[in-house]
Amino acid sequence: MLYRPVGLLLITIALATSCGSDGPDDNTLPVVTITGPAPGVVSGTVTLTVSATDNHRVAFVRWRVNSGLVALVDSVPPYEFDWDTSTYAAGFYDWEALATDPSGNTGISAPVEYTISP
Ligand SMILES: [Ca+2]
Repeated sequence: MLYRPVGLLLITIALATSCGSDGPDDNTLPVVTITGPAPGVVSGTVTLTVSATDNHRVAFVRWRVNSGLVALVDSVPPYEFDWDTSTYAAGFYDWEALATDPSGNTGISAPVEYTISP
């Protein structure tokens, strides 16, 4: 499994929570969709791409696979994640992207399933 440094996570959360002036009245979740690659068999390093929008702005995007958080990307678009499939066993992997706005609302994408062949 690949984990990004914890420091990045803490820095990003600090940045997100320090933006209180963005308004506590924002209850609208970001809308997030995994845009690529297409579902199916993958190998090597795969770049997962995402479209994330919000009525105000997206603070950061996180990635998780099979319900386990694996990466938190900072606030700079395009929020891509390079997935090194060589470090994962053969099987099925459901990826989701989670986009969070400055008020802490989190939108979750529909899962996209990829297969790593034996
Ligand atoms: Ca929002």
